[in-house]
Amino acid sequence: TPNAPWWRSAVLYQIYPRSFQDSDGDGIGDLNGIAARLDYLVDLGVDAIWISPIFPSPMADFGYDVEDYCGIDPRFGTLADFDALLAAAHARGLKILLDFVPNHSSDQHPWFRESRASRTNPKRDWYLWRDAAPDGGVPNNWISDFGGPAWEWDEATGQYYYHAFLKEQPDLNWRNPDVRAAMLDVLRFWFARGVDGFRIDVLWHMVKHADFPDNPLNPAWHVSMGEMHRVLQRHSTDQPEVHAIAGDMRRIADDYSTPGEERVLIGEIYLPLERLMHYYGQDESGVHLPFNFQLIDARWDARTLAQMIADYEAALPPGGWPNWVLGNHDRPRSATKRGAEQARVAAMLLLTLRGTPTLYYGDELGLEDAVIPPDRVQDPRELREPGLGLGRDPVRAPMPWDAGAHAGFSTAEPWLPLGADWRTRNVAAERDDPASMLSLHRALLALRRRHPALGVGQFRLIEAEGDVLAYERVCGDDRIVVALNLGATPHPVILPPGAWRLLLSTTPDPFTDTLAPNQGVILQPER
Ligand code: TEU
Repeated sequence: TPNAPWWRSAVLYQIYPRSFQDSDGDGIGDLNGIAARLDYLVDLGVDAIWISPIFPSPMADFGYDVEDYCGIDPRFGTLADFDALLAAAHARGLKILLDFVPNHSSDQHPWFRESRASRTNPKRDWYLWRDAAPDGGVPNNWISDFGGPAWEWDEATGQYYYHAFLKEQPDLNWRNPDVRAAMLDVLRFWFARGVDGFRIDVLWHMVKHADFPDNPLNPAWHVSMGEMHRVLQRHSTDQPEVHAIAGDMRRIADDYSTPGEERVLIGEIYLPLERLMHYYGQDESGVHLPFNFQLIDARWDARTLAQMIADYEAALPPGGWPNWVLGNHDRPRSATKRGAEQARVAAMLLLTLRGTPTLYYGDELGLEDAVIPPDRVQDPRELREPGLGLGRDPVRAPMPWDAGAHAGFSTAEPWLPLGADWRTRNVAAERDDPASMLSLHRALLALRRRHPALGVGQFRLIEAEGDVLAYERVCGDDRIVVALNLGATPHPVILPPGAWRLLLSTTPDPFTDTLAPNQGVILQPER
């Protein structure tokens, strides 16, 4: 498919901007820091970066509480810095995606300040205001994702407002056409500046049931799951009207697209498969890539993974392109969840499946979740419901670049502590070590680039038994076989007929017809 848009064969790389590279010595990463590391990303071999929110924000949720959708937070830099970053990225053939947070703004956004000023303010209806229940309590039983009721009482105007996340993140009313128009203009603003696309935060949350009925209780709830899971989100998320909004966004992205410079929309959606697929939209009218997070939680055995892949492929709508994710700034890191050896196998899986993969910064080094001492905790989710393991700081630790002061991340004490092993696990140390996780990633990405079978080829399962998952990727006469040992004991694998040549292995072991413990291999036909 020579005319396929760039993002189909691309590898995306997520940057958490506070934690990637500090350039001005305040212990917080910034845009000039990212600019200084672009050559690293080119050398790694990714095609596009998605930067978590960089807009002016009180940082109650570290940028997912936006105060001005068309500016840059001074901690990250200026609009001029952003333009320079975009130009520098484009000059290297790297695309840049921003993080659009349309479901809610900061409570410090001028729109919300106006909205809460009085019941008759023209912006009152831009947010979701409701009267108290007859007993004076909250309007319904909806719960915030960070725990506690999703309603905050406003003394001055005598009503509650709805917030799916922190009370500092009031939900916008997307049923109001003025909200819609203003927010869609935000997309135009950034597209006109040259941004290549957006990751859309909590897309499935954007519209709520118009009547705000109580949500059903979650029959499977246990206190260890956190308060947020006590009720199901039946009426507070995934309403049919959200698809018209995604469609509006898609039309704008299409308007700004030209061949080779297609603008891409990725939706953040945590929903069961069948619901997720609706976000591709009728006849490809929705987002290009509704994030597929299944690999993060999957049970790590071959049959489960094979079934998951088959179900996902089968559920894709016509024209729908798959995508895969192993980690992000909200979820445990792959190396912690799967262990160091299996994280290498998981990386090989992520980067050889059919579809667009998204890498999370630092996973290419094999970073594990950092240990955050109680007095350094930053994440509001951890601060609200401590001890449940819901805190996200451990996956947001600074990128370790070298063994120098503060790992080369900053000249000052970083906003979050570095992972414990940063003196040995860092970019400088791994770059020259052919056995490192970084070298594995560079090799995987180079293979993906070289082999259309890996970039855009068909997927065919070969074997899924116990710990062995093997599959073939084919594009024309380009053929690749991937065989993964998901466990720590040796396993024979039955390859398709013919002679096969080893292109890459996750371990130093040779390969003939038996996979060594934790060995994943990529093979091509001998010619
Ligand atoms: O996350 C949305 C979200 O729902 C996640 O918190 C999700 O519930 C959880 O990770 C699943 O285990 C997005 C952003 O990624 C997150 O950082 C923000 O805090 C949140 O939206 C609010 O904007």
